[in-house]
Amino acid sequence: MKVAFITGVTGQDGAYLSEFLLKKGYIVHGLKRRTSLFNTDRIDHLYQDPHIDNRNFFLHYGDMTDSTNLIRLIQEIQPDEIYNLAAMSHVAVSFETPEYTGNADGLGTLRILDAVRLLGLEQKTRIYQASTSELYGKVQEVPQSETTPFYPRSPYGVAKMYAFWITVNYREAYGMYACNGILFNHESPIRGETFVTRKITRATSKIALGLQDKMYLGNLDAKRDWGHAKDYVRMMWMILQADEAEDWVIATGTTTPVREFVRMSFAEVGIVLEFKGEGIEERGYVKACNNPEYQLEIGKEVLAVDPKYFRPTEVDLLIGDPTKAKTKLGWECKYDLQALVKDMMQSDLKLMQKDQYLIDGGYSVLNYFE
Ligand code: NDP
Ligand code: GDR
Repeated sequence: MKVAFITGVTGQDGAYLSEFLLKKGYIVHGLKRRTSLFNTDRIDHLYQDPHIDNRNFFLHYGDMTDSTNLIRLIQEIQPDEIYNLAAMSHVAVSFETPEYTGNADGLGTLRILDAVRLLGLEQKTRIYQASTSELYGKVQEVPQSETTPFYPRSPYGVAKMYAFWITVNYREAYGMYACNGILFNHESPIRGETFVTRKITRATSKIALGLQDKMYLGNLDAKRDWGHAKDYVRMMWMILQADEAEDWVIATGTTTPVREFVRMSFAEVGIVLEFKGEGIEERGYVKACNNPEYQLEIGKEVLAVDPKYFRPTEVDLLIGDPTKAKTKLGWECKYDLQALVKDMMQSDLKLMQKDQYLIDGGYSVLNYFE
């Protein structure tokens, strides 16, 4: 049985990847931070009672900023594969916490690579580094491929650029099997609530159910190449099964503005939106409500722009060219954007209906602030 070590196991990708590897018969070890409240919602269904025999899923406390912890864990686990997914992954927040982001996302990657080297596991342990389309930043070329130059536009992007190159350097210097997956945005029903897609599908569901009046977003013109996280974690595994260690772009090859994602989310529940105004004056209004379950007034304002969500420097356009992954590894996306929006909206509507029962019963209050 192969043994995998996943940092960031409590995150969106960590949860899907754990599920995927366990189905493949792996023993999975995950790195989890100590938190004052449980934060294992995404992996609770995989949790196993520590008192039973034959477990195949283990959680360990640790942090990407703690070298001795990482060295000890890798020594104990002796992994065949490490998936380094842990990161302060929110681009806007990285402007607020640039030093910590550099430490966790940049130096954290070095700590993993160097632990493997120090422990003499260079020939045994394969390493996947969660690189990102944020490396491309300011548009140099479209679509973006493995050969497009990098120009990161945030402390997050810059930290990930260090992580990218230190991974390449350890591969070249020490012959390690270490790869970068340059993944474009990927989303799902378990996406963090403050990333734009999930913020939109949650807010759309609340608005449809009458639990919220309107949503506030930042830059509606930004264009992203959005795929489904389930398709992308499969690719992380495929990358580590290839004969040679290389770097790979994973993307759908289509791009969509944030505004269109909003329109598609409302359309999913039978609500037609129209947008009026420009820049910070832009607003979204209900043009038609074709679903009798929802009583939305025609002309109701459901979307406004709040400049507080603008970033000091923005990445305007991302569109990836996944030709290499498709031709050399045979990767295909099963979900297109429409299927992704549907999956997220169905899940969030259910969640919000549950909230509605709790609120109606006096057991809960809603938190509108995201
Ligand atoms: P999430 O934000 O959902 O998960 C991040 C994970 O990292 C969480 O488990 C988090 O723990 C953990 N983490 C954060 N800081 C530390 C730390 N200092 N020590 C240990 N663990 C830490 O991200 P995703 O699952 O979406 O992304 C996975 C990786 O892929 C990240 O590295 C991200 O930057 C990268 N990426 C993501 C893309 C996407 O579109 N999703 C695209 C390209 C790259 P906790 O739960 O305690 O917060
Ligand atoms: P991104 O994702 O920055 O691409 O990073 P995010 O969903 O945060 O933003 C996408 C685009 O939407 C615009 N936007 C808003 N974003 C947020 N979060 N909230 C808003 O209200 C809002 N309004 C407009 C943003 O300005 C941006 O242009 C994600 C993360 O998962 C990274 O870890 C990963 O590396 C990249 O994707 C690829």
